[in-house]
Amino acid sequence: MRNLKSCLLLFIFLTCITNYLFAQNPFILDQFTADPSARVFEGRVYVYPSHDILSGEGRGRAGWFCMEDYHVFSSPNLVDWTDHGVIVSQNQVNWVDSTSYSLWAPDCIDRNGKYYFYFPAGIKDKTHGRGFGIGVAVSDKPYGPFIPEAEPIKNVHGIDPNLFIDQDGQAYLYWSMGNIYVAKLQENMLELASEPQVIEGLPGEGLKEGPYLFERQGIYYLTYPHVQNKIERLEYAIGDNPMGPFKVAGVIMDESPTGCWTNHQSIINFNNQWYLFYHHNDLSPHFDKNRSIRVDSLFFNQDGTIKKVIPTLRGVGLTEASQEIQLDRYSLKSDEGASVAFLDSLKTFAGWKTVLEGANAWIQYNSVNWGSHKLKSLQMRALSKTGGTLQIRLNKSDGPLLARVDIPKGDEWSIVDSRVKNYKSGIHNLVVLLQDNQRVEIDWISFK
Ligand code: FUB
Repeated sequence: MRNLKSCLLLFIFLTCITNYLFAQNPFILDQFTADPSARVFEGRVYVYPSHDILSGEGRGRAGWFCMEDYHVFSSPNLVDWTDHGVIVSQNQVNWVDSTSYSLWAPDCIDRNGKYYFYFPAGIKDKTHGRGFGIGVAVSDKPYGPFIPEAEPIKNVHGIDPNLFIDQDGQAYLYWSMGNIYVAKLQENMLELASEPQVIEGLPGEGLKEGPYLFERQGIYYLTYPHVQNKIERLEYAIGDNPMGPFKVAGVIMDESPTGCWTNHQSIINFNNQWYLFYHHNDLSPHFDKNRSIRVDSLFFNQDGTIKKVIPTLRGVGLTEASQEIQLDRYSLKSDEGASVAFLDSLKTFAGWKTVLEGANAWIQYNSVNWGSHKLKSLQMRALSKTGGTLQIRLNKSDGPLLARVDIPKGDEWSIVDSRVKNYKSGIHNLVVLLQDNQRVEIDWISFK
């Protein structure tokens, strides 16, 4: 019995507490994630995303969003992420229609030492209304366990809940259903304290959803995905009251260049830097209802307007030189001869590889930390049907040469070792350049 209990505890530990050492985009690589609501609680960043899964027989609707539960992820540094496992599942909530697989974009907020997790879902008992309701689950900790309330919030019909507590202690609930709505919340965070009202001043045409409100230097920023053209882009409006009216102020992120129909944002300040969390269908390029969450830095202009964020693969944070550095999450690459592909296009969760083809093709990965330890050798997982020599350089494609690596001719991936001749401590950009007119594929590089 005791052994069984220990095995069970070990199983829960191994399945729930996993570190993913990726600072790059997307930053969760073992499952689909979307609609990231990021929050800073107790000095850590917590992200509450939707959890996309594939529909199947008896599971959701083919070709549509399919979600049956929520995980929460946290990180002390935006680089090392912990998956705390499932916090709410559709089968566990009384009022949710568990055939609807409709646990869409959630949010979470803390008040008086409790954590309130808000989530939309299809309502089971149509006497409560049709379509989507918004429910709350409450916990003493940001990672759960969360106990769902028995009923959805009264008088709220819609999706994409977002919470804001102003400096005077008044809490607001935002949500969407074609338009964006707001209502005050009572102190208990479970009931409305005012009638829902449509937010004024937002674009009249085109779908708006996914509200996320934050305050900076007395300005209230209401951010939202909006279909101005064909698909969603991230926009924002500003005002001097959390209930509006607002004035449209600009675009935070343009439409996806590859056509992912949705985007969904949250914005936090963590250790004096602003960050935009959003999503893209990186791990499912042919089906945009299976998405993955990303993070990039966000900056303000002097006048308080937001600088447009250009999405990156590199993401944020430092990568330790001793980690397996995924060059395919690059910062820059040569105009010709450098590309990225899935390692196995049928198993996208295995990640990507870098392909260098032709003399002087190169790829650059920024912000690698060599620290102060002498890392005298490197390892690279690579494959080359032609054989080829790579130059490892610092900072730029003609920067100091760190090492040369000869990749042997072969049909299989191999781990190749090489000596680092020109050690430099500190933080540098890493460049890998193909010396000859050959073709080399690289999975990762790591320094020892
Ligand atoms: O994830 C399902 C829906 O797609 C969200 O609720 C919307 O914001 C959009 O991202």
